Amino acid sequence: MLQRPPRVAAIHDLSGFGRCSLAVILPTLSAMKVQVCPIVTAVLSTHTGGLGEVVFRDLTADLRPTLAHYQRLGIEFECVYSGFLGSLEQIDHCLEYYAAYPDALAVVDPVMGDHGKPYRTYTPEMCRRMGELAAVADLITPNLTEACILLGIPYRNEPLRQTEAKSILARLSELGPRYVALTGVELADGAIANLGYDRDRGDYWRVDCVYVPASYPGTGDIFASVLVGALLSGDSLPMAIERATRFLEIAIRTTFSYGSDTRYGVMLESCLGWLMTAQTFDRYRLL
Ligand code: PXL
Repeated sequence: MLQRPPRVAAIHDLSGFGRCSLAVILPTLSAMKVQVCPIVTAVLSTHTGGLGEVVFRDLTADLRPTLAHYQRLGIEFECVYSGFLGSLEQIDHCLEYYAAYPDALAVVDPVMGDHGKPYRTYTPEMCRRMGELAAVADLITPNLTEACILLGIPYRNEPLRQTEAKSILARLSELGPRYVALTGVELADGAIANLGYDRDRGDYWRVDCVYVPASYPGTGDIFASVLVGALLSGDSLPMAIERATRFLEIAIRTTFSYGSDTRYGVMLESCLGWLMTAQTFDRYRLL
C-alpha cells in the first residue's frame, strides 16, 4: 500500500503569466492530492501564444543532473509526465527520465500545435522526435492537430465520422501507448467530444463537451493533469476523461462569462474547488 500521495515527475516549462504549463499543472494535481515534482525545462515570462516578446531562460542543462540527484536519493515516482518542450535535447532528456522510471505511468502530452498548425517553436525535426516520446508512453493526450502531426497525415478542418475517429485512435496507439485521449474532436453527428481508447481492452470512448466559442491557452495542460491525477487515484480511463472534460467545461464557461482576454488563460483559481469534491460520472459512452 502506498503510504503517501502518488508522486509525479512533471517535466514542463514554467510560464509566469498566461496560465499554462507548470503554473496550472501544479495547482491542478495538488488539488487532486497528487504530489508534483516540477522538473523545469525553462522559465518564461509568458506563454508563446501572442503576448509579445517573451523573456526566456533555458534550463536544459539542469535536466540530467536533476535526474541523477533524484536517483542518488532513491526517490520513486508513480508517473513521469512531459508536455511542451523547447528543443531536441529536451526530448532526449525526457527519454532518459522515462527510461529511469520504467514502472511509472509514462504520460506524454505531445504539445506541438493547435487549429491545424504547429506552434512556431516546433520545427519539423522536433515534431518527428515527439513521435519517439509517444513511442515510450503509456498514455498520450494529443489534440487533433497533434494527432495528425504524429501520424503524418494532413489536418482536415471537417467533422470526423465514427470510423475515422476510431482509426485515428487505433493508429495513435500503434505508435506505442496503450491509452490514447484525443481532445477537441468534432464528430459527424455534430458533437464536440474528447475521445479515449484502451488498446488492451479494445474499447473506444467519447465524452461530449459543451461548445464555447473561445479557445484558451493551457487547457490542454489542465486536461492532461486532471487525467493524470484521476488515473493515479484509480479512475478508469472513461471516468478520468469525463472528470477532465467536466472540469474544463466549468473553467472555460466561468472564464467566458467574464469576457476576459483569452490569452490570459482560464480562471483556474475560481474552479479548483470542484476537483476536490466527489463526483459521479454518467456522460461517458462507447464511441
Ligand atoms: O500550454 C502549452 C504551452 C506550454 N508552454 C509554453 C507555451 C504553451 C502553448 O503555447 O507557449 C511556453
